Amino acid sequence: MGHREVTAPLVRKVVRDADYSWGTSAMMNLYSGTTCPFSHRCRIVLYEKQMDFQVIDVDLFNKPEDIAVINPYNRVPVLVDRDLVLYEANIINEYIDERFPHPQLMPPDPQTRARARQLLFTMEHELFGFIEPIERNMKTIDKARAHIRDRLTELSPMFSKQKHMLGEEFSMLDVAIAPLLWRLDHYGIELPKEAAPLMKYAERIFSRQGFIDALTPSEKIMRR
Ligand SMILES: N[C@@H](CCC(=O)N[C@@H](CS)C(=O)NCC(=O)O)C(=O)O
Repeated sequence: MGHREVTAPLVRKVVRDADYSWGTSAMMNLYSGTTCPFSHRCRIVLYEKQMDFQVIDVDLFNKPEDIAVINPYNRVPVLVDRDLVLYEANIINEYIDERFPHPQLMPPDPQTRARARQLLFTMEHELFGFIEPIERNMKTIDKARAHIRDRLTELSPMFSKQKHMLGEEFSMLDVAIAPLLWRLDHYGIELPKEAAPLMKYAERIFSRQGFIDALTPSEKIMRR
């Protein structure tokens, strides 16, 4: 399927109180947690692409049993595109990027693309892997906050030289880190002054229309 025709009406439906009739719609359906940083990544990609899609809100505090039917790990996000069912945010996002190539979010050449995948892996291990203790208020919460703070501070000088994670262009790396940057206040993570270039970069991402459109009402109130 090509890029959306200018004249075709854009369908961006958000389904609250979902009736969970997956697989029947011709549109892509994203089962998305309203506060979930991983679902947030997929919503950003969908809104950046400006394609027709449906986001189905999943209340994580009252998770429907049906999620376990489509994802053996019983987690969101889950993407259903006719008979294709995908889970894991980065896998979902690469699929959307390949299916709707404009604007392309993964780098076009194999070497830079491989580097991007490697960085996505590092981001999971060094940053997003420390979110759970914070979300669940576990005993290791302070260590997790400090770890994320230090890794982000190390990244910061890069943004004095370049506009985005991979250079000048907005890419999948920016999509992947944005939900964490948006949640820093919410997670109680305070960055030092040296991280000013990173926060300037974050503001650039937050002002993108695709980013603004992708925010759920619960996410909008996460940032002061
Ligand atoms: N690695 C997964 C992480 C997904 C994840 O942890 N999702 C959380 C919400 S943010 C979830 O569904 N947890 C199950 C639950 O809360 O019951 C991905 O990238 O999609």
